[in-house]
Amino acid sequence: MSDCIFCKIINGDIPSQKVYEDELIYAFRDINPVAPVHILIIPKEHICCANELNDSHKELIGHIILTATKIAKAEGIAEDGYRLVNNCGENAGQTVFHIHFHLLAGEKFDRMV
Ligand code: DGP
Repeated sequence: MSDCIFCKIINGDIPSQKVYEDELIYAFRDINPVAPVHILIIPKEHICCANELNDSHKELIGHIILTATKIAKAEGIAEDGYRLVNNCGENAGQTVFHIHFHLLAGEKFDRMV
Protein backbone atom coordinates (compact mmCIF):
# COMPACT_ATOMS: atom_id res chain seq x y z
CA MET A 1 0.00 0.00 0.00
CA SER A 2 1.68 3.17 -1.20
CA ASP A 3 0.27 5.41 1.56
CA CYS A 4 0.92 3.03 4.47
CA ILE A 5 3.64 4.14 6.92
CA PHE A 6 4.59 0.56 7.82
CA CYS A 7 4.80 -0.53 4.16
CA LYS A 8 7.19 2.41 3.68
CA ILE A 9 9.25 1.23 6.67
CA ILE A 10 9.43 -2.30 5.20
CA ASN A 11 10.52 -0.86 1.84
CA GLY A 12 13.14 1.35 3.50
CA ASP A 13 11.44 4.57 2.36
CA ILE A 14 11.07 5.55 6.04
CA PRO A 15 14.07 4.76 8.28
CA SER A 16 13.63 2.48 11.27
CA GLN A 17 15.68 0.72 13.92
CA LYS A 18 15.50 -2.85 12.68
CA VAL A 19 15.47 -5.63 15.27
CA TYR A 20 14.66 -8.62 13.04
CA GLU A 21 13.71 -9.38 9.44
CA ASP A 22 12.93 -12.44 7.34
CA GLU A 23 10.92 -13.11 4.18
CA LEU A 24 7.59 -12.79 6.00
CA ILE A 25 7.99 -10.26 8.78
CA TYR A 26 9.85 -7.17 10.00
CA ALA A 27 10.48 -6.00 13.57
CA PHE A 28 11.65 -2.54 14.62
CA ARG A 29 11.70 -0.20 17.62
CA ASP A 30 8.62 1.92 18.20
CA ILE A 31 9.19 5.63 17.54
CA ASN A 32 7.21 6.53 20.66
CA PRO A 33 8.06 3.85 23.24
CA VAL A 34 5.68 3.38 26.17
CA ALA A 35 8.00 0.90 27.92
CA PRO A 36 11.80 0.50 28.16
CA VAL A 37 11.58 -2.17 25.45
CA HIS A 38 8.94 -1.44 22.80
CA ILE A 39 9.27 -3.33 19.54
CA LEU A 40 6.74 -3.59 16.72
CA ILE A 41 6.45 -6.84 14.76
CA ILE A 42 4.66 -6.60 11.42
CA PRO A 43 3.97 -8.84 8.43
CA LYS A 44 5.39 -7.70 5.10
CA GLU A 45 1.97 -8.38 3.60
CA HIS A 46 -0.31 -5.38 4.05
CA ILE A 47 -3.15 -6.53 6.29
CA CYS A 48 -5.11 -3.68 7.87
CA CYS A 49 -5.97 -5.29 11.18
CA ALA A 50 -6.99 -8.51 12.92
CA ASN A 51 -10.46 -8.20 11.37
CA GLU A 52 -8.90 -8.88 7.97
CA LEU A 53 -7.21 -12.14 8.99
CA ASN A 54 -8.41 -15.42 7.51
CA ASP A 55 -7.35 -19.07 7.51
CA SER A 56 -4.56 -18.37 5.02
CA HIS A 57 -2.82 -16.29 7.70
CA LYS A 58 -2.56 -19.05 10.35
CA GLU A 59 1.09 -19.78 9.62
CA LEU A 60 1.98 -16.09 9.42
CA ILE A 61 0.42 -15.26 12.79
CA GLY A 62 2.04 -18.29 14.39
CA HIS A 63 5.36 -17.19 12.93
CA ILE A 64 4.93 -13.67 14.35
CA ILE A 65 4.22 -14.99 17.85
CA LEU A 66 7.07 -17.51 17.78
CA THR A 67 9.44 -14.84 16.51
CA ALA A 68 8.30 -12.52 19.31
CA THR A 69 9.44 -15.16 21.82
CA LYS A 70 12.82 -15.38 20.07
CA ILE A 71 13.20 -11.59 20.04
CA ALA A 72 12.28 -11.53 23.74
CA LYS A 73 15.11 -13.98 24.48
CA ALA A 74 17.54 -12.00 22.32
CA GLU A 75 16.56 -8.75 24.07
CA GLY A 76 17.04 -10.37 27.50
CA ILE A 77 13.43 -9.80 28.58
CA ALA A 78 12.10 -13.35 28.43
CA GLU A 79 12.81 -14.27 32.05
CA ASP A 80 11.27 -11.16 33.63
CA GLY A 81 8.32 -11.21 31.23
CA TYR A 82 6.77 -9.22 28.47
CA ARG A 83 3.51 -8.34 26.79
CA LEU A 84 2.55 -9.01 23.19
CA VAL A 85 -0.29 -6.68 22.24
CA ASN A 86 -2.37 -6.24 19.13
CA ASN A 87 -4.74 -3.29 18.92
CA CYS A 88 -7.63 -3.83 16.49
CA GLY A 89 -9.71 -0.82 15.57
CA GLU A 90 -10.19 2.65 16.92
CA ASN A 91 -11.61 1.72 20.35
CA ALA A 92 -8.50 -0.37 20.99
CA GLY A 93 -6.29 2.57 20.06
CA GLN A 94 -5.09 1.35 16.67
CA THR A 95 -3.58 4.31 14.83
CA VAL A 96 -1.62 2.58 12.06
CA PHE A 97 -3.80 0.34 9.91
CA HIS A 98 -1.18 -2.24 9.00
CA ILE A 99 -1.52 -5.06 11.52
CA HIS A 100 1.23 -5.03 14.15
CA PHE A 101 2.10 -6.61 17.47
CA HIS A 102 3.66 -4.54 20.24
CA LEU A 103 6.35 -6.38 22.24
CA LEU A 104 6.51 -4.50 25.55
CA ALA A 105 8.85 -5.12 28.47
CA GLY A 106 11.42 -3.75 30.86
CA GLU A 107 9.12 -2.82 33.72
CA LYS A 108 6.26 -4.33 35.71
CA PHE A 109 2.84 -3.63 34.20
CA ASP A 110 0.25 -3.67 36.97
CA ARG A 111 -2.82 -2.86 34.89
CA MET A 112 -4.18 -4.53 31.75
CA VAL A 113 -5.11 -1.17 30.16
P1 DGP B 1 -1.13 1.41 17.42
O1 DGP B 1 -1.57 2.53 18.31
O2 DGP B 1 -1.40 0.05 18.03
O3 DGP B 1 -1.69 1.55 16.02
O4 DGP B 1 0.44 1.54 17.35
C1 DGP B 1 1.13 2.20 16.32
C2 DGP B 1 2.53 2.40 16.80
O5 DGP B 1 3.31 2.74 15.68
C3 DGP B 1 2.69 3.53 17.81
O6 DGP B 1 3.15 2.98 19.05
C4 DGP B 1 3.74 4.44 17.21
C5 DGP B 1 4.34 3.61 16.11
N1 DGP B 1 4.77 4.37 14.95
C6 DGP B 1 3.98 5.17 14.18
N2 DGP B 1 4.69 5.71 13.18
C7 DGP B 1 5.96 5.20 13.30
C8 DGP B 1 7.15 5.37 12.55
O7 DGP B 1 7.24 6.09 11.56
N3 DGP B 1 8.26 4.70 13.00
C9 DGP B 1 8.23 3.89 14.10
N4 DGP B 1 9.36 3.28 14.45
N5 DGP B 1 7.10 3.70 14.82
C10 DGP B 1 5.99 4.35 14.43
